Amino acid sequence: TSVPLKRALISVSDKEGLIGLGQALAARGVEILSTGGSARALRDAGLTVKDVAEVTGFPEMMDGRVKTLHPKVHGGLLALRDNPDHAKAMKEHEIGGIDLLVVNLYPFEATVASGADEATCIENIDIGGPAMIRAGAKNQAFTCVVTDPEDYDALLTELDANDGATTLPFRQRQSAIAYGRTAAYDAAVATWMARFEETPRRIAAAGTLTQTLRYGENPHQSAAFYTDGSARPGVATAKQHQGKELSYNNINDTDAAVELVAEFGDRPAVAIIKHANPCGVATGETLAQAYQRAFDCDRTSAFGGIVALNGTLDAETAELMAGIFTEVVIAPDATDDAKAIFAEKKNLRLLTTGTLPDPRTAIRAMKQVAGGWLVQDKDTGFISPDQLRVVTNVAPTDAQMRDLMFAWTVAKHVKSNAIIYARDGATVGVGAGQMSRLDSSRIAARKALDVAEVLGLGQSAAVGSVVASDAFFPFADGLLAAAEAGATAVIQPGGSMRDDDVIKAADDAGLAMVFTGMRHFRH
Ligand code: 93A
Repeated sequence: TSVPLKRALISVSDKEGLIGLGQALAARGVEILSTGGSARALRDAGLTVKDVAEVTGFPEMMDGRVKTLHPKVHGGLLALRDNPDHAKAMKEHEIGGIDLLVVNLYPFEATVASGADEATCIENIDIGGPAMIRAGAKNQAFTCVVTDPEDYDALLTELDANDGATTLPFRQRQSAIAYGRTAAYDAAVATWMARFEETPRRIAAAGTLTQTLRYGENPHQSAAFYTDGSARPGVATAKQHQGKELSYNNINDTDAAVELVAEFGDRPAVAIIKHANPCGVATGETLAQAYQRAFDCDRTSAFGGIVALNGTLDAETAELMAGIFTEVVIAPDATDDAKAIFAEKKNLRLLTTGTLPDPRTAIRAMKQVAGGWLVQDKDTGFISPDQLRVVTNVAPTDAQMRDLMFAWTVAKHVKSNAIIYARDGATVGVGAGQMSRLDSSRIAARKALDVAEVLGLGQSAAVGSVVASDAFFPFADGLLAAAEAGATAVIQPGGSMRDDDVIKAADDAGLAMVFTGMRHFRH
């Protein structure tokens, strides 16, 4: 099952490592066939290369759309050389076997991510490359396929270890990688092609294995991180500056953190995430101030948290953060001074994203259930202040309105049932993930008391706050709990059978209440 490597076809868009590979193959006496740009690069490096056009007898044509789509190529990739019929066909049509195929594809994903126009995106859909990859990978009995420059070293190691041949287990592994690549590639094309569809009815999903994780949610679960090629700014594309590798839970929490702070635009904002929920979110005049206020919302939970900023991490903010143990800090950028401060904290991971994701950009969200996937649009729902309906006798003041909008935005990122108390653009109590809304209300109120105690306020931090509920109050009790805690204004979707009771309770308590008409469940 070992196949000596005599003839290779190289056709690569990403020319990284190409010359080194070409030299190593030439040194082993391998005949190299290649396409236009790849052949040119190899020749420029002094290597002897045969053009695929010479093999097929056809020039590359139609802007390169047709260059390798020919029986002389595909026959060489697909022939079962120990099959007499196949061997006869090879002889009759002068088809030489291809033992190694090195292909990486037109950069479709990167072209889409760059915002290129439609014609450019379409021209970057590779046809011949995937056709060859699939052919060679099917014929793993004879053909070895390499689709990633990262595997060039492994290939050379394989050849060294096997006297210039590839073994079946190696080819099998490479075939799996190859089909994974074409699946992810076609999924990216299909997703892009379906960009005009309003509902996520037809989806194709496959990702590129980006990182094998040490473990999953728990140490006994194996796990990996796949990226979808969309290049959305965030945890999948961020640059890590220091610290050990992110874990499964870190990646999940970091994602939640970035997506939340991205909602606040240019206003300095900080979110601290624990177990996928924010334990403190705040805006401020500066990031340092926002961080301090987010931290003050729940100093206990912030320990070991994940922090996202929506602006460049500066020294002042880094200094504040250095005071407690934080797992991950993610920001669009960081100053050299801030980096220097973090350099002392070996366990802290610093990530930069360059820019923030656009919270209005529609993307697909998938959740696995046993036996299938649930697919939906990500919650990009947005309500502007003029869409709110005031349902109480008193209307919110301008200051309350700003806090209501802030609290509502945070509520969208808190697991249901979500109750959020906020004051002056900062959360002062978060109740998350409870089975009853009343329990979430109680927890949030309890948190506001803790804040008062830590900061020595003398009264609950919820006094004079506003409260947001991610879905309607089914009964007046949750709302009464909020009034009792000291909230003065309420934002919620409305739509309960008992809205009248709830509105009456708000009026009796002298609260201002607005309905959004939109809910933000998050599970
Ligand atoms: O336009 S194609 O889909 N038609 C083809 O027949 C074909 N064969 C290889 N693109 C094709 N390729 C791709 O060209 C490869 O997948 C690779 O990405 C690229 C290498 O071209 P060059 O060697 O000219 O740089």
